Amino acid sequence: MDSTKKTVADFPDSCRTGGEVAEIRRGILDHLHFTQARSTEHATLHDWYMAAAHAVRDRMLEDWLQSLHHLRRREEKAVSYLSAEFLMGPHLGNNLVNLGIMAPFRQAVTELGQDLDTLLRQEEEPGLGNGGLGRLAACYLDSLATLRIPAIGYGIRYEFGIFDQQLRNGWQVEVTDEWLRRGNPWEICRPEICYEVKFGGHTEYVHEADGRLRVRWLPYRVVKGVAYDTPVAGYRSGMTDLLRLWKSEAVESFDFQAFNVGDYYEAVDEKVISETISKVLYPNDEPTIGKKLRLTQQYFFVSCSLQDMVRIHLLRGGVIDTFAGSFAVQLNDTHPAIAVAELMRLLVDEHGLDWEAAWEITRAATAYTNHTLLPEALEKWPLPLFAELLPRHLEIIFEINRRFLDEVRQRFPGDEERVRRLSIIDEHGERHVRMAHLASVGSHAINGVAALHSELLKQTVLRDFHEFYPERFCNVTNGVTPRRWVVLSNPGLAGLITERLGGDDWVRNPEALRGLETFAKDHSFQAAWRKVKEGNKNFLASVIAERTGIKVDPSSLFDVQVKRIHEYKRQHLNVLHILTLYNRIKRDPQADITPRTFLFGGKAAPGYFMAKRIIKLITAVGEVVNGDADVAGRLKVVFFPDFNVKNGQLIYPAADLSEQISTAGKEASGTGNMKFSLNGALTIGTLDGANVEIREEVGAENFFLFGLDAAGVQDLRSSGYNPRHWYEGNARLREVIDRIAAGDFSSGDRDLFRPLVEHLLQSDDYLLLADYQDYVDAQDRVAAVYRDPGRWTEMAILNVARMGKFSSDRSIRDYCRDVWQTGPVAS
Ligand code: F58
Repeated sequence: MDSTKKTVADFPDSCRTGGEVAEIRRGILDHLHFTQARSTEHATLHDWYMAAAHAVRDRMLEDWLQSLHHLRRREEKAVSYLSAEFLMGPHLGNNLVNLGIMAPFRQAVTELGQDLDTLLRQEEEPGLGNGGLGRLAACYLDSLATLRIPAIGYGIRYEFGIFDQQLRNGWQVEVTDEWLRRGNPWEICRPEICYEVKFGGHTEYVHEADGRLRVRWLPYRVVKGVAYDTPVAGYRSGMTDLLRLWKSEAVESFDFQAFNVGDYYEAVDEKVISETISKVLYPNDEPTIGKKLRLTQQYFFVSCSLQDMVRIHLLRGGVIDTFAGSFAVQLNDTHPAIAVAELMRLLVDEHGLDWEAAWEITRAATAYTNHTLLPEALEKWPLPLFAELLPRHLEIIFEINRRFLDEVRQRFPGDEERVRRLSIIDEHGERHVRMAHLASVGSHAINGVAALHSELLKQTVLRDFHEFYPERFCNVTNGVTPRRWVVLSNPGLAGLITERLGGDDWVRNPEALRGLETFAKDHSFQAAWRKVKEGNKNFLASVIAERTGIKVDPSSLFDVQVKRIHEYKRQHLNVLHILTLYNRIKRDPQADITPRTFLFGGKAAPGYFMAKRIIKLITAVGEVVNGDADVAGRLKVVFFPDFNVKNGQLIYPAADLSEQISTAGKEASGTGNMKFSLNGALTIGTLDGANVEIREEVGAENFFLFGLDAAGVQDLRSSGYNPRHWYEGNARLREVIDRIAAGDFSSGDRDLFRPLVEHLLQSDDYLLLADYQDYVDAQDRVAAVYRDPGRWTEMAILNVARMGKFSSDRSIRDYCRDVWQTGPVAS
């Protein structure tokens, strides 16, 4: 750094950065006055929250500037995590944990007559993601900074994130998420960091003076992407990485042009169109095919991000040829896969590299993570749409494909069927660009997100690619950050663990949790453990009462399924079990039933008919069961509205049982499964996704397994699955389904749940009926063990003790070693 330039650190008397209670107090008051322009007398809770947030941000900036300096000046390769979604969750609490100033900050806030927990609740979370994929990106940023790996998360600053979910009359209602309404204290707008992004138009081939053929892209429209930066602090690492999200804006010169010719309204129109790009996050599970705005969003953020990387690389003094030494570009699913063509365009058209050199750089820089095996979720774009929006990229993709298919033909002469299967262009019916193929051809590494998923990828959706490029395939099992998901959300448990292990080293090194194994049977430790869980359950019970009006018994078994609502995740299998218990009670009101609270949470994509009906089924069953005098409060069914990161932080710590019951082979990994187990819940689950590895780690005897495995699912399907046969062969199952069909949970309306029932009886694509009995039996085992608190607590302790593998720090180390070939920087 230029030694003549001073930084804040050179003035240590600055009370804006100190960690003492008095300094923090002063910082908050200053922000209340100078930033919020409020007196303590008139300040609202939100003013106090904003002042607190700014006071925390002040304490992040020095490390951040240092880290940005590393990024510009150092030689180390930086990770560029390209993701259409970052589901960060509220920042304030997490930053207090990672900066290590929770205690003095709480004290300072108390001395100011406020309550920190109340202020934490004020924060509107940035819901810039749908679910697992977006949340994974957020956990990875936390780990990258904690491990001191220079990184930038690149994405879109959606003005409206994932919708807020309300329940009306038991149905989901979507409400616009206006997270920016009251301002966002965590971001810093960088108007000077902006790039132009072109769309549409056509290309021209021009012969340069040196004889080279150069392509010029003459676009129909140009928009501007402006950087909004959010600091991401590592856990006591001194490293603060960068989340850089792009907002779309109109290019001013265009406005002026129109204005000058007098068409003011056209100029305004142009502005509206440009700003639309980053307006709203697409909720998942809707067929995105043909959604032009979605492809526009993808290209928009990828182009801005790659232009930014090239700028940073050149700032480092590098020549363009060494780009892959500066950045490891990770594609979080195929949403940013257009990066392969865009990097080629930048290198060839803008920087004048020849094709072969550009291709080598692109492949060396890029790696692709797949998150789904569901064929319907694999992205493809109709060729005409692609040509209209990205004419130059389509040419580049054709050329990539031509060269790739030449190689295929060389290796497999005469195998035209294989060529068709591998082609980036799908020629069946209307032609499409297959984004997973583009990502696979353009990457040096391809990974799945759990061991089973990575294996199945090789056998199914990417089978031909695995045969062609076996060396590119690897597995990186997902992980979650113990900072947000234990230290912040479950302080009682974190405190107990720290006390017992004699230190908090486990937060960075969760393998140290193994030390708890010795105490798994220790009575006093078990009692303390149960006390923490009881406290968490009591608190959640009060929140449930407040939000739903339902009173639940905190001593009942909290049986929880929170995740997006999807048929493959089988929330309705859970309902079949609830109704099985209900029928037992109805048959024999004295039946010895372990009291349970069934808690559901999760959003359904607005256009997903079946998912919305599953929500209605859950609430309808709740109405009947919760109010039935025969049940006498032994069963309660609750749908917790608006499941998001903030609510997750309340729910995971209070769970006894974690429902991970997807059809084997369908859930790529799951990460909720890890959050539950890390908080001392036991899992009932299938051999799907990361459940397989969780069970391996915690031990089969500490996991409630049921159901067909992936091979069993395959076999059953290929031998001709007939759900009616299972229905007819099981009286209890028949009774449950018949009662739903008869309208017992819909005031006699036989039509309401007919689509669900018919689907189960006619095709049952997710094999609920085949797994039903085994699931009910496993649930009976759960109920029996819960009655033995000593045994249950021992199992819970062993779960936590053996979850070290599922820290996202481990995942990031795996990526560093197997994919990025990079590592930490020294302080
Ligand atoms: C999820 N995918 C997987 N996609 O379903 C889950 O098993 C895995 O643990 C997780 O990724 C992280 O690897 C997922 O969340 C989406 O939300 C997409 C968003 C964009 C539209 C298509 C779905």
